[in-house]
Amino acid sequence: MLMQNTYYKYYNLLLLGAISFSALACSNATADDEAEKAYELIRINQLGFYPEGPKVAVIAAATDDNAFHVLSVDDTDTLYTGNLSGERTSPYSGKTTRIAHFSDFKQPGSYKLHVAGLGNSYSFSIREKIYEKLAQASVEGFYLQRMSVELPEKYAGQWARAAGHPDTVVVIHASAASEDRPEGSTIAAPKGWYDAGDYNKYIVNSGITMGTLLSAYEDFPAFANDFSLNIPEQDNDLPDLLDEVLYNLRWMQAMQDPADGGVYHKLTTADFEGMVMPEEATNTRYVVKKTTAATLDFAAVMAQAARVYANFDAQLPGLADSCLQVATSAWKWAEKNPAVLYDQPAMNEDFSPAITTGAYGDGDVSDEFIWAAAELWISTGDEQYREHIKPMGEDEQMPLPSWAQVRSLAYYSLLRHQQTWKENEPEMLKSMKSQLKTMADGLMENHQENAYATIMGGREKDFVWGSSAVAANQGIALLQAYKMFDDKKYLEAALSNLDYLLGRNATGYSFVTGYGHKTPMFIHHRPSEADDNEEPVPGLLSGGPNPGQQDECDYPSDAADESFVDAECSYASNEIAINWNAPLVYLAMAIESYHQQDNKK
Ligand code: 9MR
Ligand code: 9MR
Repeated sequence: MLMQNTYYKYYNLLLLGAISFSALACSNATADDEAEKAYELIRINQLGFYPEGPKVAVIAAATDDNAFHVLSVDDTDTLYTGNLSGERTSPYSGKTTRIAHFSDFKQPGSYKLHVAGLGNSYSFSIREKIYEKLAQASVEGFYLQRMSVELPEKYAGQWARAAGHPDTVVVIHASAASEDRPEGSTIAAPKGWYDAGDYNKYIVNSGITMGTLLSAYEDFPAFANDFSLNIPEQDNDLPDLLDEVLYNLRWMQAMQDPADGGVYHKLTTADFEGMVMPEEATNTRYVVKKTTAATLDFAAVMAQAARVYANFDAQLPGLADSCLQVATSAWKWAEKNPAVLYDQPAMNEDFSPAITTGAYGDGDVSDEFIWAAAELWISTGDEQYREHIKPMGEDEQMPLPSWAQVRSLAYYSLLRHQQTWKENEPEMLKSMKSQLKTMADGLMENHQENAYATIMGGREKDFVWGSSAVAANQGIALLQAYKMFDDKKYLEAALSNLDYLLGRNATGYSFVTGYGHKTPMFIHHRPSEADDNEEPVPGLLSGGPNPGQQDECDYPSDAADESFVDAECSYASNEIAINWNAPLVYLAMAIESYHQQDNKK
């Protein structure tokens, strides 16, 4: 009975083309075991494809048949038949795969892929604007991370919750004491987003997050101006994306000590809070030690924000000016304090209480200097910053951005604003363009031959803590190249990584909560664990495979590309974080924006 019912429900959901019924997908109870097996073994972007776009699926199992078929979702008609590629091997697990290419099948509708002897894939759609809702949800995920404010049902749906963490009384930690602000005195630093599954706020990680979101605005202003989100500010006359960004900008501004321009590294409890709702997490909050990395990331973000919000001076009088002013004073502090690094264990020897939350300790701030200088130079034109902008050396590779490595963010911004400086700096322009091309071409190398035919996974080092963000940031790098060189191969390669994130990978998960058939249900995320909902907060990107397995949870595999477990304990593979969601926002927005532009041509 139960089995039949479950199958019936499943089947109906498929017909509806509904997404997010992962709990069912995980259970083995279906009437048709063969069909069930294929859901797991045919790896496909679980949302679907554009009619004119590339379409690829991966068969992660041995097959006797060389053909695959596209069926209409109700199983009756075969609409397309193609041949599977020869076998590929994952260098990590040794498992073999075969690739199904069906880009020339363009008919809009809902389908599944069928392989004889294996069964059917999850259903997927072919239609315009296929990632529009994902793009919105990934920004609304930030809304759902807002602190110091109630999330009413109107915007948060079943994830509505009470306000937590007012952060109006935040204690100056001994490591952060100054003449005007002695140890134990207090400041207010409300608002901002929770960093991740924990309840703290970290300037360094906010840095790349904000830089990425502001860049999404700068690269796609037309799309972003029309982009409407279900957030409380939706009716004001600021683009919704910039409303969301502003919520964290206000917090960041409060993290600067106005007396000297230095910026506190983080706002945190001494230890991680329990797995409780925000309003129940009421331990003392501290601001901790001013650092060079935090101060420079702050300077970069504020300088970029100054030029973005300058277009909205009527709505936000004075904001752009104040951003520029705090960016400048932060830069001055960093010049005077060029090497104040965050070493948490060392700090804990000197000060109490000991702080044991996320460190975001970066031992090398040369890239932060370059990023801050670039953003300040672009926004002010002041030549004092120019000497700090170092293009990559001949034998260096442009590094993929991460919270600890922001050098390429400088180059992305400089190339975006090249019209303001290229006349005077032809050499720099030439070298930056060629470096970007080298980076993108390096990512592209052999990717068609990979086990999943994605850019992601081409290098073992792709699989680190937060590997989903590696995939998304590779996508951004390729999109920078597409913008610069107008070669479609870069756009398609970026799309292959969106396919990776949405299910074409060695785990079979779509890593975005609520978006796909098999999605993480047990993310390491306090509100998702503590509330009454079965489904986690939606629109959040799970960290993804991480062979480090630092959480020591029970993983199904040790292979790099399979080191993922959908379990609450797994903060090393299944947490969510703002610096992972931001490149997902960029990737989804960019791909939708290019797609909609193409349709207008
Ligand atoms: O919940 C914490 C998570 O946000 C961090 O990413 C992770 C690593 O710093 O730590 C988690 O907290 C765990 C702590 O480190 C060890 N004890 C169990 C905590 C909750 O799982
Ligand atoms: O994303 C961070 C990762 O690069 C580090 O290896 C890891 C351990 O230091 O910390 C990650 O960041 C966590 C932060 O320290 C606390 N909030 C949750 C973050 C995501 O797990």
